[in-house]
Amino acid sequence: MSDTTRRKLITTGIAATAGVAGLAAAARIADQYGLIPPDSGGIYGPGETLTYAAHRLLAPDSLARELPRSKISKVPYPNGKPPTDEIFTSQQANGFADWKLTVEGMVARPASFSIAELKRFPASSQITHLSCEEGWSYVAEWTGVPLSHVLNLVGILPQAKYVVYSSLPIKRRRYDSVDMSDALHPQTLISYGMNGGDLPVGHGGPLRLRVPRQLGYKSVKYITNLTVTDSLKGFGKGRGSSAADGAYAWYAGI
Ligand SMILES: Nc1nc2c(c(=O)[nH]1)N[C@H]1C(S)=C(S)[C@@H](COP(=O)(O)O)O[C@H]1N2
Ligand SMILES: [Mo]
Repeated sequence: MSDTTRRKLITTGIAATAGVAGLAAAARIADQYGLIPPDSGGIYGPGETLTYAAHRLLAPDSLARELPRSKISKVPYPNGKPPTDEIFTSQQANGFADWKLTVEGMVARPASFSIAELKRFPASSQITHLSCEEGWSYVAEWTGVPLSHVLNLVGILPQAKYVVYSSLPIKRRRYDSVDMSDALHPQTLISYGMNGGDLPVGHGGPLRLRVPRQLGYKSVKYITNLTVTDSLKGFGKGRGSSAADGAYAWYAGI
């Protein structure tokens, strides 16, 4: 049996079980394949599990759609105002020369990178949609270093399951996480550039994670920390994301 056929059978099995015996039973099957998202416990949990398991089994390496240059939005929409906190504005005044991205957790060689160091790594660009769960979206060209490049440099340990990323503690510190499929995906970028220039502070400059296979809230702005882990229990309320600690889904695949 081909790998794709096997995946289709597993997913069909999960979906059929969901129809006949309920989502909870489907979730038990997904669990056997290690496809339980960290927010599977709530009332929407079984549904979240079905979406996540189906995406990962049927289209594990799918690419977010890349668009032609003519589709770039004239006026990209920044959601929220740039931070006014001293901890941010003092760094901004200094051209973000002291901004550091720290990479730690289940890695062989923990490290810390300045923006200048990140810019020296092989760069990748993509023209993709950023879609907010609230309905609006815009298209931009994003430039950065693939997260996979940095993870390969620091050496992820075999038991790693997630990469957690978080913003500078500006008012409410925001964190989120992706599984290794999205972390190592070629389109997942540590992004420092937008539309040919530096990433504007309104859009997360100097650094944001760009996760084009998921909704906008997974693309956390102002990132300073990456933590490789095998469990999301120790972060926030344990659902893998400040959005999921609220009312949103941890997995926001599109
Ligand atoms: N640090 C931080 N990151 C964030 C947010 C935020 O408020 N703070 N908002 C998120 C949400 S809900 C969306 S839709 C996108 C919006 O990106 P934009 O400002 O480039 O439009 O950023 C995400 N990343
Ligand atoms: Mo959003």
